[in-house]
Amino acid sequence: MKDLRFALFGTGFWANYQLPGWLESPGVRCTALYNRTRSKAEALGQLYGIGAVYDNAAELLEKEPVDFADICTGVETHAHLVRLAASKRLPVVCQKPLAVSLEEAERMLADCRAAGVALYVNENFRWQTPIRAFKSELDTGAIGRVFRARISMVSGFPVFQNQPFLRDLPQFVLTDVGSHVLDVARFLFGEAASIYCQTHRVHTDIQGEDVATVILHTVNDATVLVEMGYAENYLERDRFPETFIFAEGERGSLELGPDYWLRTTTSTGTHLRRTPPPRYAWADPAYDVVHSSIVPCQANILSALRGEGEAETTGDDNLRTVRLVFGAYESAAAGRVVRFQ
Ligand code: 89V
Repeated sequence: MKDLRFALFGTGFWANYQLPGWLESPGVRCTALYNRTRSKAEALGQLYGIGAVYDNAAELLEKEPVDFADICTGVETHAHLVRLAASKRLPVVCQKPLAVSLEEAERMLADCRAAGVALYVNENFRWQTPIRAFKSELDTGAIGRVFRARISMVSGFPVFQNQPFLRDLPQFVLTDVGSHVLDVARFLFGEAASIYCQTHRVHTDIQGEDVATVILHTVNDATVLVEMGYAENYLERDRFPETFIFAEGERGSLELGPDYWLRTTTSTGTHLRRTPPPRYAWADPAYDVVHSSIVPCQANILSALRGEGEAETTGDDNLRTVRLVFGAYESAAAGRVVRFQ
């Protein structure tokens, strides 16, 4: 099997995990780095022995023979970099959130399609060990058809310390956390027929909203409440970055609670098991369950890049999540339910 070579665009906080995440899979190598501040790319390059470092993305693509591009920059640069890679006929993997608007995401997909290149999204939350276990348990049918569920990622984690740029986003928590948890909602409970959302800004020193509550009505006739927030309100059960999930079905209930405990309750009683994520030396222990989920997400994309089946998190699939994110903003602004066709 020939190694796949890729260029990583963006060497900020997340690149420290995205890069070693790829290297957990056999047959893939990062051979070039781009960052608009060259010294940051050089620092990461030194750590991983990557000498080809650029502060000009077009020049990198001109000079470096790579098999795909991995884009890990700020959301405002995604469209430009995706198009640049597509113009070189390179498959692209892009970090979430895919785009600054639904229209921009649609144009990016159309441009990749026109260029004949595949677009994938590094949407890792659905690949978390406990969330995969939750899905497998749902799929056994033990709790029957789900009619109501709650997904919650609410914490007081000081997220701006590691990712200060998040303070300046005019649209924050729905794009940053909502992109993940609304994707998890689709993954577990199916597509949404409608959405309703309310938001708050609790921090006084940020541009966007830091608290959002979403109600989805799914095409399977389930009501899904999705809560997210970074209000730094010192919750007793603050276990960032764990996502808690509770689903009520016609024959039982399923709960993913703190410390990765999964509880299935049916007429026969409660079955309890722990579903902890694997631990990687390069992962930040404060982000364990999230960082470890980068590995299976990328492995799934790699299989698709090698022509061994379709990836889960394609651009087309992620567009449905992007539609939920911006549908939520539309709902919050208008104070009404937004229905999808
Ligand atoms: O995955 C992310 O985008 C991070 C997190 C949600 C963990 O804070 O920003």
